[in-house]
Amino acid sequence: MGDNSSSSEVHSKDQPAEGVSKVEIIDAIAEENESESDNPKVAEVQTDPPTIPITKLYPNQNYPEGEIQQYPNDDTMKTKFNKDEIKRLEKQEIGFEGLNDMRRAAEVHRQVRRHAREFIKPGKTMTSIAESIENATRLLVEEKGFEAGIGFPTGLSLNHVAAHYTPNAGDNIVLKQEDVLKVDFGVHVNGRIVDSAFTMTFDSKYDKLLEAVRDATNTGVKAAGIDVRLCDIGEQIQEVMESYEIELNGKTYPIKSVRNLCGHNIAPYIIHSGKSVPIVKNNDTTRMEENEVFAIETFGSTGRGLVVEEGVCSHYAKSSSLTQQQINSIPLRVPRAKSLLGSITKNFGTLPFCRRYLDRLGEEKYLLGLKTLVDNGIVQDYPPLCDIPGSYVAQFEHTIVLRPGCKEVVSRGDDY
Ligand SMILES: [Co+2]
Repeated sequence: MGDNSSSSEVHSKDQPAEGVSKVEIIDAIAEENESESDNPKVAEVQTDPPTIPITKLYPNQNYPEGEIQQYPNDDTMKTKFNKDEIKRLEKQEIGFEGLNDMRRAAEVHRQVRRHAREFIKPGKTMTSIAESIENATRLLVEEKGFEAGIGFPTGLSLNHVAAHYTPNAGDNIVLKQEDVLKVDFGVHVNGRIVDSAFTMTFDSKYDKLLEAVRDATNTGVKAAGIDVRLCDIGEQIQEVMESYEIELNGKTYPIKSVRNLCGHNIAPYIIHSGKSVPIVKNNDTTRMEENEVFAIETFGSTGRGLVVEEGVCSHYAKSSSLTQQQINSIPLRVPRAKSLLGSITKNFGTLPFCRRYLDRLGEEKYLLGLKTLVDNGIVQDYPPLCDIPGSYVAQFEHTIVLRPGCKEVVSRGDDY
């Protein structure tokens, strides 16, 4: 396609030229943008809004690799190998079986969020935003039982709410110009979950907050590695995060790492798999290990830097620490709890879900049953996590794989 001047012509036209469909023009613009940013991760022909499955965009089923980083203090890698040699070694690597699945999920994430960034605007309802992200995810990943689908409910936490809010049925909250919105969504292929989040604002006064958190997350990603102690990562994240401050409406606020929120490791179908990556200094000397997958996420706040559970719950997940036998031995005296548990097991397994996902399955009058499952420890509830009202929390998050020879930031895009 043409050069810059012809592309600006395309932009300025309200009506497509005769014989050229709107989709073709959108694709042409996407291609222009692609060559401009020189980013090989952008697919060649995606529609707007996105509808083409990723498997169709990569017919040979080799999905783009994420950002490759050397491990910290690994000078041998820096000096000994050039990019081609690293590529060759990667091919020999038997290490990480689900890597291509994870890359496919990551490509879905990048394409869905590219659309989300355009779609999300003040005036939209939280419900329409969640549905837009989830519908696009289902199409692009070709949702199919436990083989591919949504990794967890779309987090759309606002302002002082740091995490775990997604609308329930009847929610009529509308996004406002002055809001700070965290968009946290997940995609899985064969249980390999890509967990990645970003923050959107519509007023440049929040820029410093976003810059701090983006910097802190990238610091955590850089610091991560095989044999690295979790406490050391937390300390580095905090140091970077808290080197920032922000002036809002004439008052200066320090930006604090939210001390009781953490990154986490991810196992197949299990979003939080036991290890926590702190974002403040602490004394957890547990080490990261080869072939582990981690979600590195940081939260910066103008408030206390401490969250508490507050508000109506939307997020749930079946406990991954109980065996089916242990679950069967728990007497459930509410019949609805039993049928609901059957539905949860069949549709989500241990993947997190929200009330809207139960609604779309046709489940009705399930709140008492759900509460019974939560009370019996079979299902864990995840209520919204909130700092003090009036404060602002931002979040950025990436999923990384600790491959034997290098670290892969699978969810990296040209946006964050
Ligand atoms: Co996460």
